[in-house]
Amino acid sequence: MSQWTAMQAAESLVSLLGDARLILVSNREPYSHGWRRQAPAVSAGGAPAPASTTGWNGGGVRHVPLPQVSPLLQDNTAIRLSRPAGGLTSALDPVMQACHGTWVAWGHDSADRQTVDAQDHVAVPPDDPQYTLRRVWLSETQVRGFYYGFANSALWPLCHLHLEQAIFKPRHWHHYQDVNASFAAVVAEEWSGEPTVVWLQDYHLALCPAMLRQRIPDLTIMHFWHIPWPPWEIYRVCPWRRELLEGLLGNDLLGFHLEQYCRNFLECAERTLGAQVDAAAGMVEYAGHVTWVRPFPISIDYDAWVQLARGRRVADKITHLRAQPALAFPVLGVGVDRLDYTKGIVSRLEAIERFLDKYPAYQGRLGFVQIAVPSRTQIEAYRRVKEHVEGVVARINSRFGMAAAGPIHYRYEQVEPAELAVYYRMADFAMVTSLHDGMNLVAKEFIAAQVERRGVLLCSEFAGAAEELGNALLINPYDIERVAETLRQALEMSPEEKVYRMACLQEHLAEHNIYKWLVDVFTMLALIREENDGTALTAVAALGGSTPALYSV
Ligand code: GDG
Repeated sequence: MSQWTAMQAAESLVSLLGDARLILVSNREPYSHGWRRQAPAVSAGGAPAPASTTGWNGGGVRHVPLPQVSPLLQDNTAIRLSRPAGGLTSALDPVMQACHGTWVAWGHDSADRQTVDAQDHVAVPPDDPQYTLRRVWLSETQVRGFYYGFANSALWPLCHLHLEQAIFKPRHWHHYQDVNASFAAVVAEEWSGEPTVVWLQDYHLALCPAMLRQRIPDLTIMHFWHIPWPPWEIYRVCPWRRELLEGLLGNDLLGFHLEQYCRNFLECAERTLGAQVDAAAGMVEYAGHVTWVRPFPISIDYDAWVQLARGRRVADKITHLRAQPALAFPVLGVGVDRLDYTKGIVSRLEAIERFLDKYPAYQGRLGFVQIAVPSRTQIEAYRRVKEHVEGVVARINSRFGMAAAGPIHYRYEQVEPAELAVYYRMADFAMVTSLHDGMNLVAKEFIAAQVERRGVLLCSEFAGAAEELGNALLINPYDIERVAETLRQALEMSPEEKVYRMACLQEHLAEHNIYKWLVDVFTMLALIREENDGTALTAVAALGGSTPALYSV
């Protein structure tokens, strides 16, 4: 079993890119600068005490202890550097550092404008610059229409099969087009005329590939779509179904987590545009251009999560936490999600309620920690689901609460990864109950952090992760009765079976980590470049073993 490390992956990517520069494009930035009130603790030398900042990037948050704060000071405020990095931004940062490329992203933080040069560039990481971050500016109206509007009130529910939540407003669409055009214009400015690979991330930038292709036909363009692609019967309701597909077919390579999402996309391209599709080869030809469509199941930095869970004093923290009245249950479960209607938090809670009804011996003995991270709170559907979740929590706690605490310990806040790792490690079970989910990284993080292999994962069959995690207990979150039964199965499973299942899951993830994902994506890209322009990338062959053939699915 081979395990890719950050360093090896970065080296491979440099060699797979060959002579090409890399421009990465995402909505969220890997480093941001914000005006912050100064912490009261100031050292004798005047340097503020080390701080930790937080951000939410829609895909994850990471709190980073900051060794230094920018020297820029105004009155009692200072500019502080944040790394609003989810799994993906943390994984891509070392790659960008190795490639010395350019990362184009929305400069959203309060001091972002004050920290760029005349070209809107900032060298990052600030303490040891290795690559360029180019910031794109959006007005508040654009953010409302593009981000909260079309991206998160139309595309997000559409792709997650929640048509009742989807709002299709021409005004939002107009801003979505506008912002995609701004990103494309900025990428074109960053292009220096050299061979260049542009790598776009996610559903915020669906129109960008074709816009870029039109401006600079020679670019190699690829895109990773982090959420599901819906079946045609659903997709067809979108008033701009043609335009979105035409945008994405500007790519040379389009990646999804699962084969099923690739198949859905190809069917949509065929039925909506009449594009020429070769489903077996994973290829679509439209307007004289070929796009390869491939599954690349994303993963986590497995070793980093193991290290976090094994960290110094984690065992002590667990002992301390379990002694607190709110968590002093012999059996403890955990759920961690952005507070999003796709994550099935209400179904999960109702299954726990049903379980406690059916098996009263567990009343007062079973507790559940639900970490719900605030997300997209400007959107009405998110406010509604929050109310619903909190209503169910209150009901369960009043029905089953004992003297010390109710069974559901609900935290509506961001929690540092190091603390998440403590919860993951101490839990007897974790519940992932997504109604539909591209992948779900929480399921994978829980597995990595299960140092003692005592816990059991209950994972929705509708999360992409389920395809790889056959040794978890797979559940249908719409079937509350069965989920309650599966919870009983988990709790009554023998320690030997728990260890066996967890060991199999861990073995799989140790190998299929985020770095393998990166190398797989870039290997495919190198094959496409070779096919397109005969750039013989011997590096692909040098990687040996599992080089994917272009025509195999
Ligand atoms: C999309 C797709 C796909 C959660 N709470 C806290 C926190 N998190 C971190 C977790 C994890 C991430 O956020 C959430 O992972 P998901 O996979 O559920 O992500 P989505 O936001 O829905 O993102 C999803 C993903 O993209 C990647 O392609 O898997 O299907 O929907 O990493 O650890 N992090 C911190 N505090 C929290 O309270 N620091």
